[in-house]
Amino acid sequence: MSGFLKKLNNIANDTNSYLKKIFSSQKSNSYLLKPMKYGIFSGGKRFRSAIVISTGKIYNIDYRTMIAVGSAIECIHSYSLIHDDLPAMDNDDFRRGKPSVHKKFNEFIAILAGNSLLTLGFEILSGQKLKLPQNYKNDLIKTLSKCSGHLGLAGGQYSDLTFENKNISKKNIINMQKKKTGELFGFCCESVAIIKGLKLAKRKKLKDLGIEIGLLFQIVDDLIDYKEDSSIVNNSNRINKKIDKATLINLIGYKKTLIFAKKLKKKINNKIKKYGPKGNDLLQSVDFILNRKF
Ligand code: GRG
Repeated sequence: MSGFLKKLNNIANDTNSYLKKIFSSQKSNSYLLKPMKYGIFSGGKRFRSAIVISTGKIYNIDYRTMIAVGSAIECIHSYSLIHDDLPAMDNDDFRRGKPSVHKKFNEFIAILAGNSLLTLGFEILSGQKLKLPQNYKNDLIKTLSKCSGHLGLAGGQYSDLTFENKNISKKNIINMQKKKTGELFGFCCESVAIIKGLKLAKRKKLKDLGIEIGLLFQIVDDLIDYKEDSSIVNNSNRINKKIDKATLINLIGYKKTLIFAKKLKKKINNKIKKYGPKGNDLLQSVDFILNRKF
């Protein structure tokens, strides 16, 4: 396993341990805990948590604090995947190689388990376990709310679904992907600025960097899906999975999209290099995005 994959694996284990403690500290039992756990402990990479940790390294932020913030973000990410898989949205029967939550349980359970993971993310940020000054916690909660709502994830998802089978410009596709996927990555980097109490200009730089990392992640996800689709001929479920979607690949083709991704990666790397050697882990994370096979 390469150095970065080992680091990613450790971060995933630490994030999962933190989340398991959060689940076991839930005072009363409920029927929704099972589908929530099924949705969140289903083998995700915890890459968003890794972005928080790598960005936190630039500013020497305490590791446990970063794992807590990463865990909150992973709750929101898992909620978005559960809802995205629903028949009313992308209608996917499988997620992370297993039946999606609405297939394993049913639709109303998937909706409620998703909602409960969304709110659990905020419970983590507001809870006693996170040792931060109250004003920093408030700022984290407010900022993550904005990233998750109509101007962020939910708004991006709305555009993604309404753009299907329409002629959408490159600019509008990029804006949609920056919201749908980029905003949460933006928060991964911005959370570090909040915890460090950085001034607005530096905070905005980190947020924008995160959004670009998220955009790159989404574009590469589309490239990976396209490759899978082109190589799997006999599985009708997978063929042209994103054919109806407004993606750069559908607009300008695979080759030009790959060139665009490589240029974007260079731009991101140049920004990270300005933080000096402490940015090395973040550089490795960005390398992983383009080289990943999962
Ligand atoms: C508000 C319902 C709702 C959705 C918001 C984020 C989103 C919009 C939908 C999720 C579906 C999707 C394909 C998002 C794009 C981001 C993406 C590439 C997700 C997969 O992320 P990974 O690869 O997943 O990090 P793991 O399984 O590793 O956690």
